[in-house]
Amino acid sequence: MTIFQTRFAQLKREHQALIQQQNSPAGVSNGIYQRWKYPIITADHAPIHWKYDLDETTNPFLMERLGVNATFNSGAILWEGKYLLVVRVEGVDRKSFFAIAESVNGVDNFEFWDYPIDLPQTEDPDTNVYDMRLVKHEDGWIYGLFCTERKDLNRLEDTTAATANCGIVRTKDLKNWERLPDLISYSGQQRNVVLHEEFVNGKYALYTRPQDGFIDVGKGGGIGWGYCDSMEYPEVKEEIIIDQKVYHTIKEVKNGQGPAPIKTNHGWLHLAHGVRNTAAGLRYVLYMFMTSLTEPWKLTHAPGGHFIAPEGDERVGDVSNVTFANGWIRNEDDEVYIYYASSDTRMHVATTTVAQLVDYVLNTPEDGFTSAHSVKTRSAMIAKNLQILHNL
Ligand code: M1P
Repeated sequence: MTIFQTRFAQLKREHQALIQQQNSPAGVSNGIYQRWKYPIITADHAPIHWKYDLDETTNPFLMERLGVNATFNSGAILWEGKYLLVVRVEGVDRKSFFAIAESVNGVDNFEFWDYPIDLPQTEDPDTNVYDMRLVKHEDGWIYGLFCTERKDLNRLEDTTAATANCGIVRTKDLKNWERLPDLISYSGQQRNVVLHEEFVNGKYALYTRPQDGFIDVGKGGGIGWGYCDSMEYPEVKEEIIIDQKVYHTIKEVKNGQGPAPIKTNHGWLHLAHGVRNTAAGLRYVLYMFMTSLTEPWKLTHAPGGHFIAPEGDERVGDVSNVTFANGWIRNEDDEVYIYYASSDTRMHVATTTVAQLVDYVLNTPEDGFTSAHSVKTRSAMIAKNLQILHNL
């Protein structure tokens, strides 16, 4: 056997074993959701034919020619009975692109389609694209809203200066994608823009995240809300902040809408990320809130603290101490599959139900903003519990 043949057999064996690995629940759940033992998509899930030139004459050592660095921040949709993720795949060249991976049960055996998405460009090409939110809108299209990053042409001397905006594509079959113009808004930069699945007041409604800088939100920030008359000429003239960043909370530095909210009898369930600063750098956690069914821009319930925070191996990666989610799937049994990434490196799943999430959002105490308030809330529960325990 040649080096090429030996290595090809090894690579195929290892890749197959990874794709076919069964997942299982990780320990006892917290009653809110169940984490799963293995990450569901890692850089190693990328097909061999994406990374290696498989022609022995041009690649006798079977070297990796186009490495994949990470697979994270995925949009999600239930499609023809399968759980599909639009994964942010990052090559070793730091460029991200979108690729669809599918699974029959939503918790393991995710396999990428043969080709990444060939994202159409506008007249102003994207330098980097990431974090697509997929939404099946009531107008009949599936929209993908994502961040498009380009060099900040007003600061050419600074090679790190960039601008972030919301790029938009739509499709009917997840194979043919139509590029629409980038979102026009008047807040400097935009990231984490998400389309609401229904028309509101006869218009398209968007969750936004106005920011002054590329990384810092500056004077901007908070989860915004605005309307668009058309997705073919998308323009948000005005944004109101519906969920602010707040001092000494898990969203003190910034926050952003996750996937599009899920409609329930009690209101719209939202998943978002909140960021705070620490001596070790920024810490990204997930949190939830609920908005009114009839007025989705009005917050009705805001459980205090984080919902999912990086744990164990999740804490380490390219950008450590980060959990981020831009996709979840509610299936026909009202189960919810929360797809979250850890440390900008790999994808995980946590499973729950609409009933559990509604209970969590409705009955978790709000943040009281002081230590004394936190003790009061906890002590009230302890007192009630001690009564119960005494009566056992
Ligand atoms: O590195 C953490 C995250 O940082 C950005 O999110 P935000 O704009 O809210 O700070 C995004 O680049 C996101 O992709 C990344 O996971």
